[in-house]
Amino acid sequence: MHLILRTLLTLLLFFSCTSASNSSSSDLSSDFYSLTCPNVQLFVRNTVRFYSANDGTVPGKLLRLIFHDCMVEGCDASVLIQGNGTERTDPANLSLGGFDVVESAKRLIEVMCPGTVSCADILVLAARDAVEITGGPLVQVPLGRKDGKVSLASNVRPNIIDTSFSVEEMAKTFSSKGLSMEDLVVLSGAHTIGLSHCTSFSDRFQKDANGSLAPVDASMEKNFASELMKQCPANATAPTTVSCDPVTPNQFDNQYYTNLLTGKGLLKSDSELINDPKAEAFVESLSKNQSSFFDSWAESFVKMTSIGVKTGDDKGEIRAICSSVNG
Ligand SMILES: *[C@@H]1O[C@H](CO)[C@@H](O)[C@H](O)[C@H]1NC(C)=O
Ligand SMILES: *[C@@H]1O[C@H](CO)[C@@H](O)[C@H](O)[C@H]1NC(C)=O
Ligand SMILES: *[C@@H]1O[C@H](CO)[C@@H](O)[C@H](O)[C@H]1NC(C)=O
Ligand SMILES: *[C@@H]1O[C@H](CO)[C@@H](O)[C@H](O)[C@H]1NC(C)=O
Ligand SMILES: CC(=O)N[C@H]1CO[C@H](CO)[C@@H](O)[C@@H]1O
Ligand SMILES: CC(=O)N[C@H]1CO[C@H](CO)[C@@H](O)[C@@H]1O
Repeated sequence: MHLILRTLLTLLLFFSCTSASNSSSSDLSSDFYSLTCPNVQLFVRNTVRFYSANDGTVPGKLLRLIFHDCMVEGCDASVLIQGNGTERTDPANLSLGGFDVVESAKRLIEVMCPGTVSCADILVLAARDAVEITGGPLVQVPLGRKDGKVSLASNVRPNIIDTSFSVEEMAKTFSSKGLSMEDLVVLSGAHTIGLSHCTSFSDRFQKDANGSLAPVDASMEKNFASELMKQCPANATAPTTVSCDPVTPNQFDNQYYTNLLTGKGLLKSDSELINDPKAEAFVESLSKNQSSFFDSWAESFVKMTSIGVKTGDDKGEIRAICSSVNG
């Protein structure tokens, strides 16, 4: 009995040491603020709940924001910085939102625990709460990120997934961040909630011989295609949006994967996922089992929110406000 316990302990120590020796993400911990700001999770959660109750588009925006933060310069809140030539000024930012939610949580937290909690951690917490509020799993996320001091629009394009990407191009971008094909399929499940601008998928339609619009991809389900064409008139002046998941638009569930298999993936980058046999197998399996999607989501989300985290004082700071670096 004792021997078994001791062997187990040794094994556990061995694994925690080997993982700690290489990756800075292992400097994160779920109790990082337990002494310095024990209620931080509650502050963020209440703020996200408040904003989401008033505006149903908030959860989708927060999820999108965390992707744009973590994929560019790592999860360091660089996406939140305002000013000339920052990430926010890239045209890809047009679909970004939720900044006010993070700023509001930050203001509250600065009153309760001044100078303690990073905007990067607040953004991660807000995104995980967005998932839980819409019916998804409550993911335990490790904390302790510092805020970055660099935010360049020129870093955006080379690091994010464009909606026109093929599955190979997406896998390559993910792999450069240490994320696998499975992570790609699982994290694409974020499109189970949220809205997309018509311009993000207008390339999926073209004029046919008679001059009317028709889907480029014949596998797009017919009713879905005509509904999209109706919602997105070719010369709409106002930026129109449609739901990423046409079936259960506000519910974080595994419907997204069934959509993909039935020709109802909205973006080209969604529909692309079934063009690779390995990715398609993940799609099939996730479409059949929601709890397996939730388990995988938790794992991939923690992985994604550990990309390029800054944990030393030399690499980052705790910003006073999220939209600018400390003066
Ligand atoms: C941005 O640049 C313009 C001109 O290049 C300048 O007038 C403006 O003050 C700058 N804004 C900031 C926030 O630096
Ligand atoms: C063009 O219109 C004609 C006549 O209405 C129709 O028979 C034909 O199928 C249409 N072609 C396409 C590509 O929709
Ligand atoms: C779109 O614009 C073209 C010319 O600019 C016009 O002929 C057409 O009627 C417009 N279509 C709609 C649906 O408004
Ligand atoms: C669904 O996934 C869960 C969690 O991964 C697993 O425990 C369960 O056995 C799976 N159910 C089926 C029917 O495969
Ligand atoms: C995540 C990380 O820092 N990985 C590093 C682990 O160590 C090897 C070898 O020194 C590096 O190549 C990795 O980049
Ligand atoms: C929210 C935000 O910062 N939006 C900016 C996106 O980029 C355009 C220019 O491409 C700016 O005008 C917006 O202010």
